[in-house]
Amino acid sequence: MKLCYSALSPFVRRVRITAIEHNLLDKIEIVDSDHSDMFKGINPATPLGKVPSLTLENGEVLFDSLVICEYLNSIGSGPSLFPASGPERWRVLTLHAMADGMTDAAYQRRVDSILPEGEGSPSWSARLKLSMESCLDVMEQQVESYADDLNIGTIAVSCALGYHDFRFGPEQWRNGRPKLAAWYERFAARPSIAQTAPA
Ligand SMILES: N[C@@H](CCC(=O)N[C@@H](CS)C(=O)NCC(=O)O)C(=O)O
Repeated sequence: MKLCYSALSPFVRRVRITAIEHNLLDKIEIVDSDHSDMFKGINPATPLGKVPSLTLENGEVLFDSLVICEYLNSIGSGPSLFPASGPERWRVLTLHAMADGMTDAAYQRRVDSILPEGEGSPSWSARLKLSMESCLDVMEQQVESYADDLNIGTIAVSCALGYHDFRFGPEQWRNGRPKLAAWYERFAARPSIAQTAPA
């Protein structure tokens, strides 16, 4: 299998964590994305031009990160990261959706900040920041329910927080969110999370 990859992508990171937890790293060949022109897209393997994508042995291309993670979960040998059915499945997928939306808002803010002079939108960036902060506040309220569970929802939360540290460190999301900060410190020490941290 070929994973089209970008070292700093928080979406690719979720796939890498899933691959590590399922002992699949040695079955995956890494293909670097093409960052020569951000306006052309960085991955020709998908119509969206984004990473990650996973090309299977039969040539079929899977995307986006959630689909790839569930595929790896279905063929791997680790404990399942996707509850099979019932209320727990919807809870975990909704947690994933919140963390994914927060990550997407952070990524769009980051892109806005590197656009050529005059092409960004400060008011839309402020809207994205509000959305990120609302997600952080909800995470602080519900983090006790995450416990020490490892699933696609808690993985996505940890990647969202890691990306926040990496791109928006000075905003100090830990301030006023002590429970989330304590949970993240424990969770981020897990080998699959520590090994894939953006540097
Ligand atoms: N929903 C997608 C989001 C993927 C995404 O936004 N990837 C970014 C990298 S962090 C990308 O490829 N950006 C390049 C572009 O949009 O041209 C997923 O979960 O895989």
